[in-house]
Amino acid sequence: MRLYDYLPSGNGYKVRLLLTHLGIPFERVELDIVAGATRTPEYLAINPNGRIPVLETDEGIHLAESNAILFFLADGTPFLPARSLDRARVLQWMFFEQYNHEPNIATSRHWIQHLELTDERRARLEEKHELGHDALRVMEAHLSSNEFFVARRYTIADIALFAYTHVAPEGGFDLAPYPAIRAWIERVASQPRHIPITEG
Ligand SMILES: N[C@@H](CCC(=O)N[C@@H](CS)C(=O)NCC(=O)O)C(=O)O
Repeated sequence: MRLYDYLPSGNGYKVRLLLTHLGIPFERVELDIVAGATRTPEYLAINPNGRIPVLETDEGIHLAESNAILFFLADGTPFLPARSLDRARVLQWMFFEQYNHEPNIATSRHWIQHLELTDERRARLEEKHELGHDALRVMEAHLSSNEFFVARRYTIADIALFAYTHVAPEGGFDLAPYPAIRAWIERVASQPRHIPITEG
């Protein structure tokens, strides 16, 4: 398998982490998204949406969207439960990640770490921080009485949410007020074959 990726990306990291948990060997193709490497005609032929991650299967099929890739790879493994309500709950948290969490927490981190903080971005950052904290509060409430997000075990719902939560401080989010999230981060990081986001 081949993964079109960008090392600092949490969306790419989700896939790297699951592939590593599953022991599936893969080749990583690093694309510099800040330099526009995902917007070339060649790459747009692979993903018309111009973004990483994209998984290329051994049959040459391309699959985009990090959480769709997680769902595809995890099917039939312990990382995606078999019971339909549990599978729906996994999707529930992965949609939450894409709608309420990632656009605020990941974007704040990307702007602070990789882009120039223009006045416009600085103003929008305030709103992203408010909305990002709303998402963190939802997670904190759930994790206060649950060790993991779904089915009392580590699943792709945890992988999807871990990716940008554990690096949220790089986006200006203080995790001190979220003890249940911090304990969950430790639990996720202690899973067998865990790799850090910096590992390609
Ligand atoms: N919803 C997508 C988001 C993918 C995404 O935003 N990728 C960013 C990096 S994290 C990207 O490739 N940006 C390059 C660009 O927009 O040109 C997913 O979960 O895979």
